[in-house]
Parts: sequence; structure tokens; C-alpha cells
Amino acid sequence: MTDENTYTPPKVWKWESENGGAFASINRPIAGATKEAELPVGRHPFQLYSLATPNGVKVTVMLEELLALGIKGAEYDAYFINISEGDQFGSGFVDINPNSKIPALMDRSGTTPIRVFESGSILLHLAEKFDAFLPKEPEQRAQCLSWLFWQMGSAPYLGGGFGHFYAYAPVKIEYCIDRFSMEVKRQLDVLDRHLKQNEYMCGADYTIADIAIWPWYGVLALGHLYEAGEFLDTQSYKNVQRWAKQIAGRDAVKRGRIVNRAWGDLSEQLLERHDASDFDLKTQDKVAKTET
Ligand SMILES: N[C@@H](CCC(=O)N[C@@H](CS)C(=O)NCC(=O)O)C(=O)O
Repeated sequence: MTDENTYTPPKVWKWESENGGAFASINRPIAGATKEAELPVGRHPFQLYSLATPNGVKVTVMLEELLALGIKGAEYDAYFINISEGDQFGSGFVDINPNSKIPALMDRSGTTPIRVFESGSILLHLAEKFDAFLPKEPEQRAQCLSWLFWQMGSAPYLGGGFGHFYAYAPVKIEYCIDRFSMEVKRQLDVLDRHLKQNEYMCGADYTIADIAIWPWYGVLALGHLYEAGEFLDTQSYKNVQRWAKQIAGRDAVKRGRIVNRAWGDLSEQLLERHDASDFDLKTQDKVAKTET
């Protein structure tokens, strides 16, 4: 690998498949499927193919919140997509999401299945379908969508920028860590100022804006993302702390955050979810369970 201080970009960039990064084996400069692989289909209206990264957790929290409201039509099967093994490049997955990234959802509630990809678009699809967690009044709705899209545009600086260079890159590059720490702290300050005036992102009601933002910025603030709480001094964002803890205490969030999770404490892993009772399984069975 070339030292960042001496690197001169060539005229035409060429792909070196092993650049040493944590995701060198799965990152490629081309799209499309690399293998034939059908996806399993369970019995529920929604079929989710995902992983418990922050983008995946948005959707499992949303589905659990809908079920908590008593909306039985939101029942779902959640299948585990192992992105380190390249499951996102299987033909069945690419048919749903040509961008090969989790989460991917099939809405099989109607006569024709509908594919939905991009976590923000999945949240909006579910919110509109079930008329929940999305304000109806035009100004509130615009606020909610503004914060939802703020999250979609901002989190790549946190994940792909800060998280990558702070936690995953093979070398610690001060310039990159400085640049993205600056931006992430600015974003936390944006949230902190807003949450000083508002209980939730759109005022008094919990909405898809909170559901989108919490798995990234809430979890970061609580010190559980990239183990960067101390480094970014996330404790100092008092209003983000208050909001993050409030949302972490919701039962649907406690359930949603462990679905498709394959790391951390065993009691916080539910590899696949096919029924509400799966959350009551004994720890070992939760991890081992796959639909037969
Ligand atoms: N904007 C997308 C981002 C999804 C995304 O980046 N997913 C990551 C995991 S958090 C992924 O599937 N990575 C696999 C890969 O890059 O090959 C969304 O919000 O759905």
C-alpha cells in the first residue's frame, strides 16, 4: 500500500482487489450479481433481507413499532444477509436491490410483490402503507421528511467517513479522522440544538425521522458505535443523550435492534425473526434458529 504522503494518483485508476481495508474482500467497483442464489420466502406479508447494522436496524425497529401498535399486517420474516460473505451479490438479492446493500424488503401483502430498497424509502413505504409514524399535517410532514432525508444524506459521513477511517482503515490517517470527526461533531451539534427545543425530531410525536436517526446518532451518543463515545465526547451532547436514552427504552426498539444481529452479547442476537415468540427463545436457540 502506498504511503498517503507520497501517493500520486495514476492517469487512470485501476482496481486492486486487496487494498488491506477491513472490507477489501467484498468491495468492488462493479455492480450486479456474482452468483445464482435464490432468497428464501416465509409466510408473512413482509420479507426482509438484512443485517443489524444501523441501516438494517431502522427497518426492524419500524416493523416492531408497527406490530406494537397492533398492526398485524406488518408481520414479517427477517432473513440474515451476511455481507462479509457476499450474500448481497446473490442474484435473488440483486433482483430486489440492484445496489447490493442491506436492507432490502419485499412487500408481498398485495397481489403483485413490490420490491423496496434504501432504508429511508422502506421507512416511508411502511409509514404510508400503515398511516403511522408520519405526520399528516403538511408542515409537520415536511419537517419529518426533511429530517429523514437529512439522516440519509448525513450518515455516510458518519459511517463511510468517520467510522471507516477511525475503526476500519488499515492505517490511522490523521487528516481523514480529523476531517470526519469535525463533520460528525457538527452533525451531533445540529441534533443537540434541535432536540433542546423538541422532545422528538418532529416535536411531540415519535416518527420515522427518529427511527432513522437513532440507530446511527443515538447509538453513537450512547457509546455503542465504533467505540467512539469518549473520542467524540458524545456525553457533552446533553439533549441527544436524553433523546437517545428515551428511544433506547422503547420495547419495540429493544426487540428491533437485535434482529439479524450476529455479534455482541449472545442474549442480544436473533439471527432470523419469523415470529413474535422468537424473542423469547433461549439464547442458543435464538442464534441457531433459521426457518426450516
Ligand atoms: N443508503 C443505503 C445504505 C445501505 C448500506 O450501506 N448497507 C451496508 C451495510 S450498513 C451494506 O449492505 N454493505 C454491503 C456492501 O457494501 O457490499 C440505505 O440506507 O439503505
